[in-house]
Amino acid sequence: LLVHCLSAASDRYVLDDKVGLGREFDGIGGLSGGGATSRLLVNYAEPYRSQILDYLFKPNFGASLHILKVEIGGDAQTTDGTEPSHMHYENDENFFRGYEWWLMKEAKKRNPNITLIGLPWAFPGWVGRGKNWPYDHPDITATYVVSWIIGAKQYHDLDINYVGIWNERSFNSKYIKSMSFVAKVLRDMLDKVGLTDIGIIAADGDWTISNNMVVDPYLNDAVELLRYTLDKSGLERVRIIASDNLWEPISLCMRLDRELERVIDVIGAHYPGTTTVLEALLTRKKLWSSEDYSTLNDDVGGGCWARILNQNYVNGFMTATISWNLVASYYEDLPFARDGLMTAQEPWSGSYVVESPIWISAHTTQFTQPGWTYLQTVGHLAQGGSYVALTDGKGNLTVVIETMTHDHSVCIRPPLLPFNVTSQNATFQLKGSFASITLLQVWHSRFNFKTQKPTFFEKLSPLKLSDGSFTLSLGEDEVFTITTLTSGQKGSFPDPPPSAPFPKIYKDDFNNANPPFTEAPHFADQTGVFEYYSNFTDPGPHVFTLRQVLTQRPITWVVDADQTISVIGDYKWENLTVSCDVFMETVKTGGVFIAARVDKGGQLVRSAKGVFYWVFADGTYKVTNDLAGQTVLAEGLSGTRAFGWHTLTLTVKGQYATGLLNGYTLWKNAVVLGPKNGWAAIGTKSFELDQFDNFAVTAE
Ligand code: 147
Ligand code: CA
Repeated sequence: LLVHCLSAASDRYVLDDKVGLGREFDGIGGLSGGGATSRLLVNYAEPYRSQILDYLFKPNFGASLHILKVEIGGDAQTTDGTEPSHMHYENDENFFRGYEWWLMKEAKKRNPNITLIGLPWAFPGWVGRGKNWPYDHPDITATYVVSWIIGAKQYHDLDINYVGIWNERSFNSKYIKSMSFVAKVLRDMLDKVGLTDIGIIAADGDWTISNNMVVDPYLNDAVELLRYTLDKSGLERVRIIASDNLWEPISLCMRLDRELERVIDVIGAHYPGTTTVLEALLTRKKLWSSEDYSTLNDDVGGGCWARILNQNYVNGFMTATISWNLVASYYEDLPFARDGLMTAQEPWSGSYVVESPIWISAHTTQFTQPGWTYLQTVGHLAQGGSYVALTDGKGNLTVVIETMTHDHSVCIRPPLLPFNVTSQNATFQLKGSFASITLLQVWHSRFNFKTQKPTFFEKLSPLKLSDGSFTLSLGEDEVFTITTLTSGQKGSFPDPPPSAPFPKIYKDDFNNANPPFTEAPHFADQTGVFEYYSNFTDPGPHVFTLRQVLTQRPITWVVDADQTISVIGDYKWENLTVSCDVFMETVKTGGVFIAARVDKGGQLVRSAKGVFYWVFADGTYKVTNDLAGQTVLAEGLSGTRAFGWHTLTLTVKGQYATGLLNGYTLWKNAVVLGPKNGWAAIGTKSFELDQFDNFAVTAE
């Protein structure tokens, strides 16, 4: 009897819009970049590529995201690779590089209302005028960032809703002052051309311009006006102070500086651990988790996502949460493997995996939209877990409930303090506009960590209400959506092809007169930028090549290598032959390499080891065990020169490596003690122009 009584006991919660409403909801999103996290996605064949995009963006289908944030490519390494800038050089503008434009368009095709955000992590070297720093000439930096917004509209008809200036890593006072300066400069520039609705977000490092309005015809004119104004604007006048910590001191600075407060509409924090601070709340600005998650997308990752999507609002009043990253489409052996809402890292096989964070997203995204409002009656459940409730103000109600336990919802950061969740009954009493609701749809996920047989995003029978209340029996590690909306759908496609390793025999002649992307399939640039190139005057066999195009070290976000390098293939490769035609464009000092067993990429690229076969324009060659070129395994004369094609062939087998030049052995049996395995690669001695053609790998 006692057991019966206990199990029948139910904690009560009121859902009422008449006691006042909470904050306006701004959306759930994903972040492509920061960096190169979507690199492999673009190389998927149809129909798989479209299927992946549907799981991410299609309304009422999968994650049905409200926000897409992208990196504004800055030519430098930004976690899992480099993304190309729209301005490699000062007098250069090209809005067709990389894949973020394409991704934004694909997102927009599926959800015309999606909110777009751009944010740079790095900048081309010229922006720093020789310094590894973008704010000695903030006018240049501001114009550079604004030109990206203009290009988005002009060339892709994309209205960027929010654009940032620099993804912040560590604050220092000089940095903050210049960031604030640029924020103010941007504010003035935008005001001048009538874009007063565009606000600026300061996000734990992100200073972002925002425009929540969809302004098609308006922006069309404004873009030209903005361009005109930017070109003639002097930008050297604003001074501010800001923060060096998550929410602080930026929030305090805004409180103390009306001008700073005026230019900032949203305070964004990264990895806020669901909480905020008093000063941030006192600004009465929107609070966002503008980068969050970064957790392996297994079911614990799904649990992390479920917990923070609710609790970022419940604990921290954050009205948007953005996942780093959108989709894990980078080689798995790069840093932060599989930290996306789903995994699509095998374009060569077509295999992809719809992971639990997709369906956890759906619990919120499919049943509320930006512009809905949180109720004030949200909070924690008595026996652990949380609930949020939102309304469209027209009688619709969506309640999302999560009961994630501590160990099944740990995110990468910050550390998660202990808490308890046990099964419980919860009775929700509907009041105010919701008192007369008689039918509610139910969507359910159960992680089932014990049986390892989770069920995600299942539609259960609707709840029939007689007295304006309903009771749920909540187990541990469950997510419920209870909603008046009848529109949800668990989208599906036939299973994609099975997973398969990168093909052991792979060739690319780069003979593509009209490539859909500037990057050749599967090459993942880790320092430098490698693009398709046409030698239209070349009468010979090398009209279409791949070219490293950076001539200057970028303003870096991490410590890029001093050499450029693009990796490709299977990290497990041990014994293989790599060959490639190479063409140096710098007399005397030029140099290029091909490599095997390259063991590091991402922010670790500088310390990459492997077997690197270099030839130089001074007529010499080298074999080194590292990208930096410090451990020399062999060296000598090669007769190689700039402005002529040479064919390099590198064979690595067990502990020995051999190199051919133009088909003849140049060196042999260099002893390779490590690494045992890694990617194949091509690259250059410095930030210099060099071309590559007829790349080929044969792996055992
Ligand atoms: C973020 C970056 O912004 C992303 O590009 C990506 O590198 C991501 C990977 O987890 O990390 O930067 C942060 C790195 C560390 C912290 C916060 C943000 N941190 O330790 O709090
Ligand atoms: Ca070619």
